[in-house]
Amino acid sequence: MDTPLEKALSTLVFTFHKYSGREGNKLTLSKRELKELVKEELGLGEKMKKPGGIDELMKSLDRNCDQEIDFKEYTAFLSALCMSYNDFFQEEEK
Ligand SMILES: [Ca+2]
Repeated sequence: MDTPLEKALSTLVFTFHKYSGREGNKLTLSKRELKELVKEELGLGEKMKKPGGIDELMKSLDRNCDQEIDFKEYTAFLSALCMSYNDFFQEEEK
């Protein structure tokens, strides 16, 4: 039986591939795939509607500037999100 952390890790990997396989390179996220992922999985639809919202996110995540988000770039994104969640919960405890 998977522990919650193991399940979380599977979800992180599965979620990437759920979107990366939609168009173009199946192992990377295009801008459209990234937009769909953050909208559907992170509830950031409203933020992404703002002019330049998705472009800014794409620019900040695309470290090697190839206009695609590969798995490594995706994990850096999740790592940053994870740290902000941690900060949030630490603030809550104060
Ligand atoms: Ca890239």
